[in-house]
Amino acid sequence: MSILSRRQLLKTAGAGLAVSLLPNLTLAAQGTPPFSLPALPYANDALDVAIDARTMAIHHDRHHAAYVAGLNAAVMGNAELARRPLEQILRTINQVPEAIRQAVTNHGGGHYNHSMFWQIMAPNAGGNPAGMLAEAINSTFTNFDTFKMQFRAASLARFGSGWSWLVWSNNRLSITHTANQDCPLMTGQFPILGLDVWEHAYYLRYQNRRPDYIDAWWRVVNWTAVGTRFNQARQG
Ligand code: MN3
Repeated sequence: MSILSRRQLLKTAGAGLAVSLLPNLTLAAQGTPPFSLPALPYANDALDVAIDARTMAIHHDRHHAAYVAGLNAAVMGNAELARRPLEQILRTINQVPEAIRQAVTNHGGGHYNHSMFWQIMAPNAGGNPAGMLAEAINSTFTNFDTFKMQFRAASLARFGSGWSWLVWSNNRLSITHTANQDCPLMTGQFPILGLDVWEHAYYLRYQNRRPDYIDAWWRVVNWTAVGTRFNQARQG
């Protein structure tokens, strides 16, 4: 955008509004909204043993895309926020201006949670965790089967829309669940593994049968990626 047209825009927008529009005009001039939808790391039908292709397409291309658009809209006009990494924004969510805090919670949480979700799944995955993560799961939950049972219970305990999680905080693993798109980062916990239990994540194939979705989901969990997140958590 040329300086002239920018000046004209600012003049049209009015003095008070111009100040808050400035950072956004800069971003718009660069043609890049701060947050963007990551591509799925596999084909829509790659996880079909657990999640059908149509659900993947709608979930990623429409639901996740809407969170990205909503987050970009929410931080519009707040250059300081727009510059910050999403993880940092969520960790300090109470410092986000109150007027946009709920929007950033919903859409920022949605963007972060889904970006993680695609990464911690893979085709030809499933099986058991390995290495330090396996040791930590065994020492915390007795064994892998007991961990899965407790994670399943948390996934069913979440009434309505939300997520179940394996998190790291205070140097230990624990299982929790959150409502809507709330992210464990907002309460000082690092999400190692998360399962989307919104109906949009499973309804086409499973309808009301959330338990069946949870049980099938273990077949696509990418324990290598989960192990990487575990290492990040312990270092952070
Ligand atoms: Mn979802």
